[in-house]
Amino acid sequence: MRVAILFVLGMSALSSLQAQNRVHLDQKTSQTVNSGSSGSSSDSLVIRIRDKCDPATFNLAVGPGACVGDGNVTFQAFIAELTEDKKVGAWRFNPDQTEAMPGQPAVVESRGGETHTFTKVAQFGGGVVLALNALSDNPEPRYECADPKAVGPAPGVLAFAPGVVPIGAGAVVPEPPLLKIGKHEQKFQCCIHPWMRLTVTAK
Ligand SMILES: [Cu+2]
Repeated sequence: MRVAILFVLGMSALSSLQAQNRVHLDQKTSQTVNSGSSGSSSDSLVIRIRDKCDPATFNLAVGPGACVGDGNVTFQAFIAELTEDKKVGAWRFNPDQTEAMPGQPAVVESRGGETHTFTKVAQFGGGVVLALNALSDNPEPRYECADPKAVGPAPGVLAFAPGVVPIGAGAVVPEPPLLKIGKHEQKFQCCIHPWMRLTVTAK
């Protein structure tokens, strides 16, 4: 029960954090659409962010605007699956494993209804929402995701580390190449839902 209360408190604060970023993201998205029309990104690696949040129950539990779209997984079902499996299958990066040419450009498209991040990490670990970290068995927040010295937006929610970019529903975000030249593997994760992961290996 305590976890659930903290979760709702924390997620409400996260929701306001998302609202603050929305204008910025909208600008970014429209820029991307414009540059995409030139046809220069045809060989980009495309990573899709997916979730199936049900707006009615998520917005009630997490906060207004936390979920948009037409997903059908209720907040209660989300918590139940997370508690049982340590992850929620519909909340994922697609693909979750892929090969890339070192230096190959990439683009991340959000097809989900919630806000996510696509963050490069040395190892997988926890994100900024302590309740989601606990339920997914990722107790230790990654330094690439969270800045524990900064004041978080609410009890139970850490501040994002510098450089973490929240990606709103429907956003299309160009990324630097996922693999640097000479690198054989790179990991990425969501800093909100820490079971959302991608491992990229060199082609
Ligand atoms: Cu996420």
